[in-house]
Amino acid sequence: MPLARSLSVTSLSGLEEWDEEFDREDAVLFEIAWEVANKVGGIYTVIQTKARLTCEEWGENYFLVGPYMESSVRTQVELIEPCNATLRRTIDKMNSSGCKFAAQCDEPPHIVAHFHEWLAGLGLVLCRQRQLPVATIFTTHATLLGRYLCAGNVDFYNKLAEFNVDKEAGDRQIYHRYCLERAAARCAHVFTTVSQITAIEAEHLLKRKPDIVTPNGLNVKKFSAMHEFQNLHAQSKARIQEFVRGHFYGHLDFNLDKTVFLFIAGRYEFSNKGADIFLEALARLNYLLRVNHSEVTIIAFFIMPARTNNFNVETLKGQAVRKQLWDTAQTVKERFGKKLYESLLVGQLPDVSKMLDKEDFTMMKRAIFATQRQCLPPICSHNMLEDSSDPILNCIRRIGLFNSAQDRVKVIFHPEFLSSTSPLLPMDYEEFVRGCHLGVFPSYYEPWGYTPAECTVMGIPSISTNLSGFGCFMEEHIADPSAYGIYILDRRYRGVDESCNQLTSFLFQFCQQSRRQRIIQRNRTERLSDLLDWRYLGRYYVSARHMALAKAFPDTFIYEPQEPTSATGFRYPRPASVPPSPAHSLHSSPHHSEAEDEEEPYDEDLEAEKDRVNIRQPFNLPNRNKNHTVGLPEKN
Ligand code: G6P
Ligand code: 1S3
Repeated sequence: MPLARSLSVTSLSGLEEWDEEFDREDAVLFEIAWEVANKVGGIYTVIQTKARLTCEEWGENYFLVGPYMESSVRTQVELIEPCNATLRRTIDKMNSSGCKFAAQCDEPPHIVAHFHEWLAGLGLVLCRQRQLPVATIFTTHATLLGRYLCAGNVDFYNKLAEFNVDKEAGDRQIYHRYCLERAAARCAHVFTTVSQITAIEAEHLLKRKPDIVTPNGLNVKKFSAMHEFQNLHAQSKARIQEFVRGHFYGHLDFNLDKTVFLFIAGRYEFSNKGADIFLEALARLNYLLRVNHSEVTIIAFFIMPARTNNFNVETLKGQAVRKQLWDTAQTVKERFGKKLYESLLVGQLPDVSKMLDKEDFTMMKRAIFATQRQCLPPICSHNMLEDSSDPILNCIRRIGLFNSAQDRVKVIFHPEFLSSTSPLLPMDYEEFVRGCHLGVFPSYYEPWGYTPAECTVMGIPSISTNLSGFGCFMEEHIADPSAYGIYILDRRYRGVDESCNQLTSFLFQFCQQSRRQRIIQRNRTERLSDLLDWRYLGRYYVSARHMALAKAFPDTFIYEPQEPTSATGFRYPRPASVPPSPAHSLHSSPHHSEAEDEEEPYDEDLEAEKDRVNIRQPFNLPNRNKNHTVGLPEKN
């Protein structure tokens, strides 16, 4: 399906003047969403990560409105008295008269109300119906009907223009919610969505073309030295390896140093998020690695919450066995050390044959005995409530990836979001991502896709698709995305089987990389993080607000958008440190020695500098250690 190009990062000229002239003392911004301080999915991340930047801009005049959830209020909200007099009067009034809203001052400020997703959309519709003097913005992060249609196995993108939307919504019993969404989109002064691909979807399904695309950003953590995030990778990987030692106890017949960790994470929508083709590609990869006698082992984690009744016994036992082995080793080590010390105290070299006694051996034998296991390492870490109908488990049953010794690809399904307090894998999501080698997100329906974006800012390569907002955005702004560890799967112009083959080949190529190549690639990936920083992407939100104020209060505000020119468009060039032919950048055989790679002289900072110089000069990319914005004058 041909898609129009989205606005480029540098196309929003004129914002500086607007910034200077706009009097925020005389304006108030509300953002309203079901996911304010209420983690359900990606909208929570949008609001939470953007809050800092929006606060810098609006200060005390910025308000987030969300549902009152007791548990979230306790953990995420600091209760304070409103310092804004207008707001205080309004709240008092609301409290005394049962939530009735009235602006109570002589010179009311200009109000911008930004509503996210259909759940908050009712507020927007009522604002408009009651003709309140409010500039309204509606952002959809996915259309309801689009999500349902895609999950239902239809040829969505090719049929977009043909759907009888009312009938489809009715058939899926979402008609009322759908109407609410469509009304909000229709009534808003400014309608926005998170990507160009969702803009086209909205045009067909909600019958309004978005006025502007507001891509999602992140808060990018700046490291003073390049190797810092690489060290974090090594530390987090060591923790994942510890978990794996326990999970595969009794079957640790593979080399953990040659084990590559892949993962998929997100809302459990089996085919929308591409878990279906990921599993199929893993089965094909397993075959390829086996016939090529590869020494590499793959462990693929599926982090997708499903209904469970807690961890299963076998998984917990694995970690207990590992802990017992560790404790035994520590005890023997201490006894050994004591004997050694005593021998040295009396001026004698120890008799090595007597350093371990019978008791030590008994202890060790007992610990080894505990590692005997009759079953294969579990696929799923939890007891699933719908085990027999679960799509991931059923697919695994069909393709036969059961974690057997012959399998080069092992699978672990963790049907719960990660937490640092878990007794099983005590890591939060960020730590886990940092410790993995590759995030795999082959989504079919993905308006934006925060998961690959999060990987990018942490310097972890990822696979996304040209049906995801993120994939399209990166394709547009990077000359050679895969050189930066951004693999974009073609799910738009290829059939499922062909896409699956392409995914298999991405994975196979990735497994063939040496450690050195992975390190270089991570450095490049991390260098893209500026592109995803709210400091740049926040400008689309500024523009949307500007546009809404001009539409709602035309006597006071004027919005004059300037057309983007090709000169202002920004693209990351191919990294200078990539040799022209892939044959030079990848080993021709998967059986090379990683030890050799480690020994090759490699100046990481020099390689990074080469790329940086190449990127900076022609395109004037900001120096990432300073806070300035693409295409805007530097702020000191
Ligand atoms: C980081 C660390 C290195 C480590 C490497 C492992 O770069 O700084 O000390 O060797 O990670 O990389 P790998 O891709 O094998 O996990
Ligand atoms: C939606 O959440 P989802 O995972 O249901 O909103 C996210 C934030 O805009 C977006 O990243 C994602 O693609 C959408 O699907």
